[in-house]
Amino acid sequence: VVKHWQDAPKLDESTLNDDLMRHFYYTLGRDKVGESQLYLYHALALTIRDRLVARCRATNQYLKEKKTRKAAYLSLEFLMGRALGNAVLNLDLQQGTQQALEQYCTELERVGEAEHDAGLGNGGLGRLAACFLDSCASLALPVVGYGIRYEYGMFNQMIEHGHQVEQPDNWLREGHPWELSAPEQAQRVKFFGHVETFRDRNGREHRQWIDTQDVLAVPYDVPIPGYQNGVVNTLRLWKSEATDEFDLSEFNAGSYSEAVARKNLAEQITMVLYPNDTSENGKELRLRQQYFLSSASLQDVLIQWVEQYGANFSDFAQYHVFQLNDTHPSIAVAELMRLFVDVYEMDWGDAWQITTKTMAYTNHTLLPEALEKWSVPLFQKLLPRLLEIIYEINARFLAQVALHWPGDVNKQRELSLIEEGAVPQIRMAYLAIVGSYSINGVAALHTELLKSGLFKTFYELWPEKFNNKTNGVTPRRWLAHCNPKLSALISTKIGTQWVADFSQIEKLRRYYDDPEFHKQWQEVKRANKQHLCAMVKQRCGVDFDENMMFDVQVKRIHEYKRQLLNVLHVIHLYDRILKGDVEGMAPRCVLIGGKAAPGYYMAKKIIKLINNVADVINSDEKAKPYLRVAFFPNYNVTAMEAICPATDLSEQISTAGKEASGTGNMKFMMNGAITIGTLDGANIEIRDNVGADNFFLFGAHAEQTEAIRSHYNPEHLITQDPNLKAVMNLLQSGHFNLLEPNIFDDIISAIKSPSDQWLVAHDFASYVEAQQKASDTYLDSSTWTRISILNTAASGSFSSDRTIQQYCDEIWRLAPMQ
Ligand code: DL6
Repeated sequence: VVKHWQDAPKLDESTLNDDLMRHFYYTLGRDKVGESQLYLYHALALTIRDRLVARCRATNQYLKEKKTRKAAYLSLEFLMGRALGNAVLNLDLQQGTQQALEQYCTELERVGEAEHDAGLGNGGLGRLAACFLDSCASLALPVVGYGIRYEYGMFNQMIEHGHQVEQPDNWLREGHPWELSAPEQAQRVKFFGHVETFRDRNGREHRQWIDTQDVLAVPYDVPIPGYQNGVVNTLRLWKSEATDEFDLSEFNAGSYSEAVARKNLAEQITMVLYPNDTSENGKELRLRQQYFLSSASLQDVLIQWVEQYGANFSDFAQYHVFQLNDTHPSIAVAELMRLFVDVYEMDWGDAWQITTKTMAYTNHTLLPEALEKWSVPLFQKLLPRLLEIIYEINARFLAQVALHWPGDVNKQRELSLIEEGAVPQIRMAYLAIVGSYSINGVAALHTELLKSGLFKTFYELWPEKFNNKTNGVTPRRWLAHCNPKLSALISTKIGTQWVADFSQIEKLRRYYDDPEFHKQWQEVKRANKQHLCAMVKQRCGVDFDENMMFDVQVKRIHEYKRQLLNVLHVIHLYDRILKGDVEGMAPRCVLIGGKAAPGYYMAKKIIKLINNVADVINSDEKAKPYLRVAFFPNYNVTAMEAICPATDLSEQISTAGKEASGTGNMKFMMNGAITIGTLDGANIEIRDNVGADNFFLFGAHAEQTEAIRSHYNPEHLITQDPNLKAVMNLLQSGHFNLLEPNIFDDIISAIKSPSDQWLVAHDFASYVEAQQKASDTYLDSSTWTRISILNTAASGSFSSDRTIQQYCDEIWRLAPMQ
């Protein structure tokens, strides 16, 4: 057992062989390798896990012995993807693993294919949480992730006749070898019931939440290895289970089956991830998930505190911070108050002091439909004591508002945690803001827009709480692991230190004009493109050609992300081909992928349009030399690991002011793709870092969009722009839906509507122009390669290590474990 990581030796690789055999033969009871690599994967995962467990124990031991400040990252989503390759890399066991697998005539990449993605998230927010865990462990920071162990993760997307069809993601079916359950550390979480006042022996009045229906939260711990530093942190995922108690009255009334059925209700809480990324559907079960996660996690932290230091919380805030990943866990503010006041019998004032020094909130979106609100009657029914606490927080907060803006009742109405209306609503973002000492956006522009727009009045009240933390992605998964060829090439030039210290990637600039290096860079890209070609052929049935430009947009399908603008450009290129206007057109393969929220009508229509356009173009021989189009089904973390190393042109084309940050943009940049994008989210910082000449910019700026919307006339734009007119004519003629009349009418109307807030028609012309620049540049391969190298070299600050270091320095104030 490793005692301390600072003297953690490199793990002994010679024992991997025997351990793999032992797990394969004894733990799993297998003696021959079947067709599938599944059992080998499990045996290898257990072999690796053994090593993680030893280090995880050492990390926990350290934290137990030392009274150090810790952070807990509370998130309803952790989009982890696969664990094996990452663990092997971070433990530096690549060579030994390959050798151990030789006895089974296979290799790591093949065996790794058997692992299901842990798809416990929707998109950006969940994947960010996963990158953060990797960075925290790699920086040796004492941070625990708390999340939900969904039985079903993000749905699997099938494409049938061009339509998205959702299928459940039963990712645990074949087992999840990485987790370790700890049933003895289960927590009880209360629901329903009612609240009564009682007097204690000293005559003090207390509120008591009684007759509740309790659910057990059982922890499953997933090890999070740091990069070659011996640290293994923990991601604790909660599973809901029924308590062993039955409602006796129900039993006695002969309702045995009902009593048992009620148990299923408890298990339902962690059954499925809600697949909406930018809107809340207001479902009771979702609120239950949020409270379940928040309550279980806070209880877990408080119990450990009491075990170590007793029930005195006076310096608790010095040692703990809870980072709320969006408003989803913001009920934690009220829950921590409940635990302090009701369970640990603290004064309200003391409890509030501590709570507001331990909570920190990250906002991930400006879209109004994503701002969570919960109806007061629902709260009253499900969490009656929490509602009381929120009312109390609100009353005290509004008194503060009244002091700040004397006599201004409107300010109180505007900032109240309770929105008035036929059915009053609780504004969860406001609860998070009032209860937190730090509020951050996820890119510079996003934070500015929070301060000047969405949270303007809060910013006036508490400017010191607001700060920016531009997102980042882990260079381990998103370069070292997913692009081994490029990583090896980079390391031949600048050594291997960049994996742990990504600021060093900047040294690559020295080679941006080196012809030999250009050749090697191009060879790597070509090999990665060949690999993706095979995948596209297999999944989409489309022939991509590695000699063509790979133009890629993969992300959730949303109107604001404007996959529609991309399709319009594709149609424009096709129109040019039909007209024989192909001079200066770089041959390109356009790949689009992403999931639509199942209830999002327009997003699903856009998927159908992409597929129909692809079918028409791919079956037209005239188009073949210039243009191929594919929709990549079931886009997920693992797919991105193959896609981003092969991409030439990265599409980041959201309407300015709508994408909080974006993180796909960073993954592409690291892997040498050049961005075509708007001045939105982190695109702005990407462009600043790489230089305006090395970025294809287009579109309205955020500060222009309101003025544009106020006199928006897309029909006029269409008549004025022959390119757009031709595109709209092709669309309206039914060319892409000959056997399915009118199916794209809603899309056509949306583009032409003066209330199209995504400004598709407005940005079309400048998008086409920027695309032409991209095309011209691609045809000049040495210029393209130079810019590609410069992009990778300038991506240093988009490492999540940089982001986490800033969270650590400016919000969490943690010391690295040593
Ligand atoms: O901060 C991570 C990620 C950003 O990069 C994206 O720009 C943003 O859209 C995304 N937000 C979500 C949904 N948010 N909510 N609530 O995933 O966060």
